[in-house]
Amino acid sequence: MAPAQYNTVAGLVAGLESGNRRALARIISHIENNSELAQPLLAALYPRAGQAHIIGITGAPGTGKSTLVNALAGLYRQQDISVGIIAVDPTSPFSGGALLGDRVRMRDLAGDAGVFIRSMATRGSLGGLAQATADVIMVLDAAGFQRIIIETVGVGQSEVEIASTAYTTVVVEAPGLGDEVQAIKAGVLEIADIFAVNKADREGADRTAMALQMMLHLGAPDRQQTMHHGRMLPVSLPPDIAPDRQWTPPIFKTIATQKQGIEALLAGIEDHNRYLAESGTRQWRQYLRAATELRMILRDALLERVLQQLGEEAISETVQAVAQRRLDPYSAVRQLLEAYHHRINTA
Ligand SMILES: Nc1nc2c(ncn2[C@@H]2O[C@H](COP(=O)(O)OP(=O)(O)O)[C@@H](O)[C@H]2O)c(=O)[nH]1
Ligand SMILES: [Mg+2]
Repeated sequence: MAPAQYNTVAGLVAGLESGNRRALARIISHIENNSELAQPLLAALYPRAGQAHIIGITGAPGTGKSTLVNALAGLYRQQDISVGIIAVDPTSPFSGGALLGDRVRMRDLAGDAGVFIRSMATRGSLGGLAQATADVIMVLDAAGFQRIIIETVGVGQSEVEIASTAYTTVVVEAPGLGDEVQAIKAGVLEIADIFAVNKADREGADRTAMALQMMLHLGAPDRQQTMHHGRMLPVSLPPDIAPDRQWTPPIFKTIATQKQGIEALLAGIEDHNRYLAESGTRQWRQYLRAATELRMILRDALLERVLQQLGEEAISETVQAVAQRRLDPYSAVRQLLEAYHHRINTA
């Protein structure tokens, strides 16, 4: 039984501040279940967050991300730095650390009060998962974890979302995934702050590292430009925030299973952390995160309103019309919005 004070926002926040695990777990449950305490909790915690360095680890399945995160977390703990770990798997309908990497992690890091591990899996849409992940990151940040590591499987869009959430994005490659240059997916250069070529004990690691090096020399597309493109809210930056564009992603070879190369990788992450602070890029990314998050929440809230006003039947009729090609999707949306405006104006 949880203590009675953990039934209120104030009680939970006080519990979190005193470092109570059960309070932390309860807060995360409220948020994941979107209970009526979820939004008041997020509102209370938001001003307390903002101190953690958020590190994204992404790459194809099997490249060794979980093993690498485990090794990194162990090293941070040796330096007495607290670590929150969030494993996001949009492909798995299960959560709770059933994956091999997570079991290894549980064994190595279990019982350490300076580590908190959470697995999150798809419930509903990818957007929902991205938002839930952002919320849990914020809670761990408010709880005082100094580094928060997010492991995600690289599946297209979610990589970009994590890149706009993390301050430092580490892209993990491994040899033997086929042709080196082919295996290095398009778009990866835009999001990587750091590359880890893991499984360096395997044949081909040097070639993978060289292929990356070559692609970097050809010049990565400007990340700042890329992130501003299209699906972003307008951001007007204060004049004193001018991101420096001079960072060239370093490439580290690692053998995660033997904990080799981890010190250098961690040092690279911390170098990037310092670079972000000193160049003003960290603040710039904070603006980007705010814009991304607001956009996500606003889109969901507006959609919710439209659905409520028009009702399921009207929507499903429209879906049918589009599916049967009696109506194109753009005209359908225009009609739905017109109907929505008509409803609220006559209500
Ligand atoms: N040979 C070798 N195997 C590794 C290395 N790192 C991880 N592995 C193995 O690769 C497999 C996948 O690792 P995992 O961390 O679960 O990969 P993830 O899917 O990217 O999270 C496991 O069997 C690991 O033991 C490495 O550096 N060298
Ligand atoms: Mg994994």
